[in-house]
Amino acid sequence: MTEFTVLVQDITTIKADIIVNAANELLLGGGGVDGAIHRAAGRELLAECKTLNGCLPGDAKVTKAYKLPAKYIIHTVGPRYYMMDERQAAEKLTGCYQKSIDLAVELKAKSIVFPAISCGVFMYPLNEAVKIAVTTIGRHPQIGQIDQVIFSVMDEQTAEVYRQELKNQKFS
Ligand code: AR6
Repeated sequence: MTEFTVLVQDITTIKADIIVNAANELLLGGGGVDGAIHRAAGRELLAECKTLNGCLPGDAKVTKAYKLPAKYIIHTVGPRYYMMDERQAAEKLTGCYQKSIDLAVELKAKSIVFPAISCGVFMYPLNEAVKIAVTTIGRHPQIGQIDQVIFSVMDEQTAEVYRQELKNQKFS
């Protein structure tokens, strides 16, 4: 059984096989969680990211984790909620979680940490995004191969939204 956990903790300090980054198409760092991950991982991460030729919204790419206490980073690009219709945005966000779990399974990871992809400057409404995150991860056909899924958030209020959704969907 996969265990779902919510932690009010900076994602860069969490020890897990995989840390997921909420990046943009260029994969060259930025603000928010992306900036925090690049700062904590060190310059070598940027050098590897430069070889990846970017990433499309809804897709994901893998790098090493360098100075982070993780084995790999999965960089995924969430939708800019304010730039597309709701259905398109939901499809892209679903793709982020789907592809991240696909890659985690390929990498034989046992634990993975997600931030609230698109819920910062990309402005996805939190409640909707959390529903998509929990549904997509929880119903992934290979989720049973991963022992622990962690949601890393910055405040207690956001954590409560995840906890409630996990309860609603009977994952906790
Ligand atoms: N640990 C965990 N969560 C965090 C951290 C952290 N250290 N820092 C921020 N968050 P955002 P997006 C939360 O804006 O909306 C970047 O510039 C934050 O509170 O980081 O997908 C990229 O380069 C929010 O809930 O990502 C892209 O251009 C969530 O992480 C763009 O932002 C996501 O907020 C991506 O925008």
